[in-house]
Amino acid sequence: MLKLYFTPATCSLASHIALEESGARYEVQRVDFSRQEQRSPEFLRVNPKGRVPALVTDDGVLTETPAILAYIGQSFPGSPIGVPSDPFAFARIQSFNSYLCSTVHVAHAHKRRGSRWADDPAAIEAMTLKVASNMSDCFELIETDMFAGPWVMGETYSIADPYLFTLAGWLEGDGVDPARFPKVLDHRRRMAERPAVKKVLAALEG
Ligand SMILES: N[C@@H](CCC(=O)N[C@@H](CS)C(=O)NCC(=O)O)C(=O)O
Repeated sequence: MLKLYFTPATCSLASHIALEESGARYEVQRVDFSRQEQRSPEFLRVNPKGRVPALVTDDGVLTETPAILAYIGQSFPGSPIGVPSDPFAFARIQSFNSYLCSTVHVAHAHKRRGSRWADDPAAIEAMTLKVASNMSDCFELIETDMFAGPWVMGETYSIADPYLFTLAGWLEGDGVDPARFPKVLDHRRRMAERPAVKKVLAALEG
């Protein structure tokens, strides 16, 4: 059975929702950041990067959200989260998810994880102050150029949707008013109404 290592309020939410949408049998294991469990020897044996998400499969452990989402999508082709067989259509989804992973998530991480990039407290403070404008720029691009609507890629729901939902949920905490991005905000509202999303969020709160 698939096993997802997750932490509430992190990017692992995207993989969690995708698993629920897929109809897969899976179990979850919480990694408690307040106890630094992501750096524990037990967890580092699962993911030496010390990060969530990590998905344990019969073939080994997968890390990196775009890879996990693509794996779930390819493993459950008939589900709402199944990925298209057309190479170009699939690459467009990967392009969107890669942007979220390599640019948007990294822009966000400068708020709490500045020590990854600098030791000087003034430099860390300067990076923190830049987060709101960087996240605004990213979501401006998503809103005006990248988001097709009604779902991220257009008419068909895809593995890009839970990922956008997850990162859009960080806007307020990053000092950005989501009302500036009506399409993204409406997407967030519609995502929150999906049974799979409701189920995962209820489980995380419980
Ligand atoms: N590129 C990775 C990023 C994973 C990542 O940075 N996860 C964060 C939570 S959103 C984490 O585990 N942070 C723990 C830490 O930095 O100690 C992905 O997309 O899966």
